[in-house]
Amino acid sequence: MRALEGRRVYPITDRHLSGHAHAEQIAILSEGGATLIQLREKSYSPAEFYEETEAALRVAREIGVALIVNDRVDIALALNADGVHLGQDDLPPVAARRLLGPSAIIGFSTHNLQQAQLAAQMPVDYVAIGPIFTTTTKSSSNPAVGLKNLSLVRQALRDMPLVAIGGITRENIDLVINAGADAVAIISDIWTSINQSSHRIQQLLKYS
Ligand code: TZP
Ligand code: MG
Repeated sequence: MRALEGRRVYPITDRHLSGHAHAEQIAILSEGGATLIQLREKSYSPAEFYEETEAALRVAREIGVALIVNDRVDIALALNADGVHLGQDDLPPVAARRLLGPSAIIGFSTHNLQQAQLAAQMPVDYVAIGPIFTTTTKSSSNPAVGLKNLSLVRQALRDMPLVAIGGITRENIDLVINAGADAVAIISDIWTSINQSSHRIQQLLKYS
């Protein structure tokens, strides 16, 4: 399990919910104990995305946490980030692997068993599945996967590292881990009370 290395909690940055620059969010998350963080940004221009990721990576390197860039293989490559997280409509994982090389962490989002099985045949380090529960953080037409389907995905993927995402909180993290997720990726449960964010990570790490 090279990509996750036993990490159970995989927080994702959100500039709108947190009200902080990505670099600051990384400091907050790592203070709570996170060691693998995804930088997710949906509204920057390429130039802004590049600049903010550069600043975020500087902080991540200083602190010693791994930083995965959402969507942008070009920016991950240009800045030598630890990896990328791709969705169904992004550059395919095989192309990202060609560009980033064997040591980059590549994660791929899936929304059902069939997509997850296909993903497991690709050159990825982890497969993400979601939304597990309904969530307002991402508008999408994909129905909630649910815990039962999550366990079916777990069984089908054997030892492929599996990240669950969507609607996961400190109240349900245990159920999600028990259903077979190796790790959980979380946005709103961390950022909704910004003054509590480091503490939230600590709590999540404790529950997981
Ligand atoms: N992909 C599937 S659900 C989701 C993403 C990015 C949003 C997760 O956010 P939250 O607030 O943890 O439900
Ligand atoms: Mg994407």
